Amino acid sequence: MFCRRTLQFRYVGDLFVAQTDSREGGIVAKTALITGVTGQDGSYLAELLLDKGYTVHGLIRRSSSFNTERIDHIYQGPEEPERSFVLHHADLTDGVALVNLLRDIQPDEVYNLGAQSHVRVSFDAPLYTGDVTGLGTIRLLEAVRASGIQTRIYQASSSEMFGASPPPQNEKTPFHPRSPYSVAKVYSYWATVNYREAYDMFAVNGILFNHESPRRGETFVTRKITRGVARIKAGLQDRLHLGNLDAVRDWGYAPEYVDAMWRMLQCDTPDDYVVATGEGVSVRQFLEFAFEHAGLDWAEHVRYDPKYERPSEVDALIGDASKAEELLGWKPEVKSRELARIMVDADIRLLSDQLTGAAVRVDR
Ligand code: NAP
Ligand code: G4F
Repeated sequence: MFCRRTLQFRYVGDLFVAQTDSREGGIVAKTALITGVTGQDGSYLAELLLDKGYTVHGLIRRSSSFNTERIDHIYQGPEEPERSFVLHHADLTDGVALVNLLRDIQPDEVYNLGAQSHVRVSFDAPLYTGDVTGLGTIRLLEAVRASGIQTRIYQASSSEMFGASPPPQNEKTPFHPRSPYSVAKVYSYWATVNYREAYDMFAVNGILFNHESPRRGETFVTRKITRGVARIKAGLQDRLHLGNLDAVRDWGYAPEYVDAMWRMLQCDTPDDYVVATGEGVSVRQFLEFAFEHAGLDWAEHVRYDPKYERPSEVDALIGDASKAEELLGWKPEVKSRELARIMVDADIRLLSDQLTGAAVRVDR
């Protein structure tokens, strides 16, 4: 219970924020750096931290087209006098840029969410995935050492690391990774533990099970399904091609999961936590939830395509998050049926906005 008990909260204006530094007997606003701020989780985490009164710095990579759609609604331009949200160009493959960034920002908390995060793609680009998703973490940890700053580090570890180990999986379950992505994540997991032990860093692993939202990338299976439902309903497509429908995942709601990340960094001592709903659902069941909600029959529209199979599959991930519940006071509300509804409704709304030419909001 120590995490919950030792957290102190106070109102600052309208915000209920954690008091973390009482050097002058008051609240000291905190500064965070998020890698992967343009991704699903990065965008929700940035919102959460801004709401708590943090100054948030985000690392974005250079892209030939705009890659900030998920954070455009919180963007603050350089002309704004006292910005609380600042973006910096850098890359997890560039260790020197990371050192410079950390030295300049001096963040109290670093959330390492940047990654090549697509499991199927990691079979096509294994070395790149190893470089970003694996070595990227140790570059960041070394950059913390090299810049000489004191900070707390969150590492985005994944339930994919459990791979072939049967469910339910918790913090004591052995890892058996089944893809270049999860091999890289296991490397990052142990790098984080090693830097904690070797250098006494406050570095933690959040072992998060699948979590989704209307901001989920369009090629992950839940979003591919809910986007497909919206397009089928609107008469824009008739078929949806998918791979293995038997895989079981423990799907939660991303906004709730970023709250667990933050809680981990507010504890007195660093530790690793599983974050999950505890409910396993197959891809086929998720299809049923999503199509049913739109009044459609999935069997009439879904076709099998072996292209979406993986060379080695993870059959079942179902998490046991009792440690996070007990020590962080974290408990998920949204389970997979409700999640499917949220995502289908959002994709129907988004498509309708696009078709009518209405302005599209990112938090659709
Ligand atoms: P996501 O939407 O794919 O976002 C990944 C982020 O990483 C994006 O901002 C991306 O930038 C950035 N990125 C990619 N390569 C980079 C590089 N070389 N240097 C710097 N940034 C780079 O992933 P997510 O779903 O938000 O997940 C966040 C983290 O949690 C990832 O590390 C993921 O592996 C891990 N995770 C996710 C889940 C889940 O179910 N969502 C579960 C467990 C763990 P661009 O926008 O420019 O592509
Ligand atoms: O949505 P997925 O691509 O997610 P996956 O592989 O579980 O990975 C996600 O969750 C991990 C946490 O456990 C994260 F670490 C990782 O970064 C990512 O966010 O696939 C889910 C399941 C798989 O079994 C896959 O084989 O759906 C199956 N599937 C069936 N047809 C498909 C498809 N997956 C995708 N992406 N596309 C399909 O057409």
